Amino acid sequence: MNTQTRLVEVRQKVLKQNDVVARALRQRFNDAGVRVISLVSSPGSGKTMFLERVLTLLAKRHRVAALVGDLATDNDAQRLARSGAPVRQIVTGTVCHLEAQMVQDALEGWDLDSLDYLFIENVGNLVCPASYDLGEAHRLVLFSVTEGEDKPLKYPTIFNTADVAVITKMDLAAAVGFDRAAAHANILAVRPGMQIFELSAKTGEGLEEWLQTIESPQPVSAG
Ligand SMILES: Nc1nc2c(ncn2[C@@H]2O[C@H](COP(=O)(O)OP(=O)(O)OP(=O)(O)O)[C@@H](O)[C@H]2O)c(=O)[nH]1
Ligand SMILES: [Mg+2]
Repeated sequence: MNTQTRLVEVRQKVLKQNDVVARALRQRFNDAGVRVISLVSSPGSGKTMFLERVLTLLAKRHRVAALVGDLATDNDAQRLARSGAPVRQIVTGTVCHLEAQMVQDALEGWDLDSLDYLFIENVGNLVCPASYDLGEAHRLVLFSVTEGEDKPLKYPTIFNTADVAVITKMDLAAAVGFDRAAAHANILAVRPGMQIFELSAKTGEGLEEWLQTIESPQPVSAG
């Protein structure tokens, strides 16, 4: 057996183990009636700023909480905690994505029955998080107007493993000459029919529209 074969086998084992934990988590979330929404994007696309606004708005009418993953620092957890919602940071060290086991460990001691929504901000990375199911019901891929309209074509897997695309920092669209038609076409080229939202966490534009969709009754996730 060569090194390449061994690496592939170890990777498959890790992913399989992750799927087992993710399936159990999804069942727990469904049983507790908590809606779990995860966010993936490249570093700095605006996941935390978006969540700061969302947690603050949703906390007025629902019980909300968040987990946030980063290689180092608890900066994002501190920012999100300002909303008043319970927040925990997952520090991954050298790992470029969250895994289901990390989510399970971070939930230790939390009463899921007391929550309506749980948000999970993944490590900023357009590659690694794509392969890891976290047991979430809904995965958002964020993509800011400053990143280049071709990102969906270059990182198709992350778009294919998400349910909805959110174009962020729309307040900067004109300043950076954002080509909206090209961005939409590229998202739809890799994921035909994908729902796309456009918003700005800075101005609040587009946020209510997105919130309305997640607050509408949803079918229970099949897992
Ligand atoms: N103009 C503008 N800036 C934004 C918006 N959203 C986020 N930013 C800025 O973009 C930078 C990165 O935002 P974050 O929310 O930290 O991004 P992130 O995706 O959480 O970053 P990582 O966790 O490091 O991957 C910050 O300087 C934000 O102030 C927006 O809607 N408009
Ligand atoms: Mg962040």
